Formats: sequence, C-alpha cells, structure tokens
Amino acid sequence: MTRPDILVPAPILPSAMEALERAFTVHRLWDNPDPAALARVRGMAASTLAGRVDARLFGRLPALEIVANFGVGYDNIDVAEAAVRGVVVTNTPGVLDEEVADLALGLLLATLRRLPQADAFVRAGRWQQGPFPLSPSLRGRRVGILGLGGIGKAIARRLEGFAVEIAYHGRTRQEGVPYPWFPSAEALADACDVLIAILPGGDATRHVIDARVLRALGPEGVLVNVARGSVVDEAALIAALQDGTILAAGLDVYADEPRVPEALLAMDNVVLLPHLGSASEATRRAMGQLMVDNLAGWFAGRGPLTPVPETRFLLEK
Ligand code: NAP
Ligand code: 8YV
Repeated sequence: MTRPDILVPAPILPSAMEALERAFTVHRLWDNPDPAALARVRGMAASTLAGRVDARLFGRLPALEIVANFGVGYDNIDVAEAAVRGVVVTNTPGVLDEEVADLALGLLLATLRRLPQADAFVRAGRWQQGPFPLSPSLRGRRVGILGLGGIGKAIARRLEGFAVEIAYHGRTRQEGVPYPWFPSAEALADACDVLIAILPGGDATRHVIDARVLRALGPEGVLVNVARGSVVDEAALIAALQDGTILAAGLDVYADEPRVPEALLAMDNVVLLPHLGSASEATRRAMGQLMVDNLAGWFAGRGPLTPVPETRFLLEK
C-alpha cells in the first residue's frame, strides 16, 4: 500500500518527525518540494512556528484532507478556509493542561515575589551589602481567570491550594463551576487584582485585554499572559506598566514572537519567558504523539482523535 504524502511546513520535534517518517512519505516545505510532490500531499503537520496555514498554502495543496496541529491553540490556521475546502483540522488538547498550568503558577509567583530579580541580586553579590527589597504578595488576592477551559481549570485547581479567591470570564457561564462568573474581561479585571489570560488567540479575542481592562485591574494589579500575544494590546500594556496603571506583568507570549518590544526588555516590573507553557520534554513528546495519532487515525479510516469544533461537521457526512 502506498504511504500517504505529508507536508511539514517547518522543522518540528525530532521524535514527531521520526514517527511521521515511519508512517508517511514526508515532504519538508523548507526543501522546496516540486509542484508535483505538493499535488500529492494529503496531510499536513502544522505548528505555531511554521507561519500561517492560510488560503495561499491551501491553494498549493489541492489534495489536502487534514491539517494536524502541534499545539492546542490553532490560531495559526485559517480554520474557516479549511472548512470551506473540506479540510479537517486537529489540535492537541488535554495532554498539556497540567504542564501549562504549572508554568502559569510559576510565572505568577515569579512576578509577584520578583524571583528572577532576586536571583540576579544574589549572583551580582549584592546580598552582602544588604537584604533584597520586600516584594508584593499573593496573599489576600483575588485571581481572575480569563478562559476557564482545560488549562484554565488546571490553573484554578492549583490556585485552590494557594488559598486565594478565584473568579472567571468566558463567553458562557459554566454549570457546576464553583467560582463566580463575570460577563466581560473588564468586569472580571475590576473584581480581581490578578488576571491570568488563558483563552484562545485569533480575531475573536484580539486585544480583549486593552487599556480599559488594565485600568480596571488597577495599580496593585498583575497580568499573567500564557494565552497568545494577540489577546493583549501590547502598546497599552507597556504604557500601563510604565505609568503605574498596573503593578507588574508575567508574560509567556507576545504579539510578534520571537521579537519582544525593547520597552518590555527594559522594565523591572515584568518577568519575560520565551513561550514555554508546554515546553518540557515529556509534554512536547505527548503533543507530537497526539498529532501523529490524529494523522494515522484519519488515514486508517478510523477518524482523527481530536478534531477542532470548526471542522467537526466534515466528519459527520
Ligand atoms: P479550551 O479548553 O478550548 O478553553 C478555552 C477557554 O477559553 C474556554 O473556557 C472558552 O470558554 C474560553 N473562550 C473562548 N473564546 C473566548 C472569548 N472570546 N472570550 C472569553 N473566553 C473565551 O483551551 P485550552 O486547552 O485551555 O487552551 C487555551 C489557549 O491557551 C489555547 O488556545 C492557546 O492559545 C493557549 N496556550 C498557550 C500555551 C503556551 O505555551 N503559553 C500552551 C497551551 C495553550 P467559552 O467558550 O465559554 O467562551
Ligand atoms: C506550543 C502552545 O508552544 O499548544 C499551544 O497552543 O502554544 C504551545 O503548547 C506551541 O503550540 C508549539 O508550536
């Protein structure tokens, strides 16, 4: 039996690449495959690192049936265009929830207790001249989770152990959730002094955290963004951090990765990570395996394991 042709638009995890090679004929876009090879491509292994999967790329792949994303967020893929072309899209939900939640809590504590600054203080030999300045605290705070999905709930479970109040906003109030729901990001920010963003990126959530939301968060407020850079108006955030509209921010994601604005790099009241949410060896391996299993399921006729809602209707035909 011939092996299905798969396109990989940009280098991915070696273990995922090896698994693809075992099951499929793999074409690397960076090797400039010829149009005849692209015409045979039936599947794609996409990732946020690979640039946008959009009408232009779909147009080069007339036989494409499925795009399997390496990542739970799929704002890198034009899913509306995929749906129109009858292309199924899958992502990697669930397998990274706990890892990303661990990172979110680490980033929150690092930002509030100024852990990177304290580490730099010790390394610079400054402890011998006197103690590190006292930091803000998590004690007594109310934490708002913007996007109480799989990862948001894993963050909430951890926060319960930290004995803080928890609230959330999503488009819909969820049954059976013990935390109060607020009808907008601004209302949530107004009621909280920590805001953790963990909702999908893309057009629908662009700049949901804007100058008004940051004003509502207030001068003791801390923003943690582990969602996507696009959900925050970065210029408004920089202004809010500079003029004391909010206290501090912990950022894992940015508007134009891997570029980080100079203004943020120069600030002392931010902790900056290079999009590390799921970036442990074990979790990235699990994500790669789920991506490969989605492709394998599709081509074996069993169907993909984790299709995204926008293209699920294609599987019901
Ligand atoms: P999920 O289970 O689908 O949850 C998404 C949550 O966001 C849902 O509760 C949803 O609730 C809410 N939401 C969706 N649209 C919204 C809107 N317009 N306004 C307010 N809330 C909205 O997804 P997940 O697995 O938790 O992942 C969430 C996101 O985290 C991903 O899409 C990705 O962008 C990001 N992420 C980042 C990293 C990292 O490395 N930093 C790693 C993994 C994921 P409603 O439907 O009720 O609105
Ligand atoms: C990855 C992510 O960094 O799953 C997501 O949505 O943002 C992260 O887990 C990314 O997908 C790697 O391409």
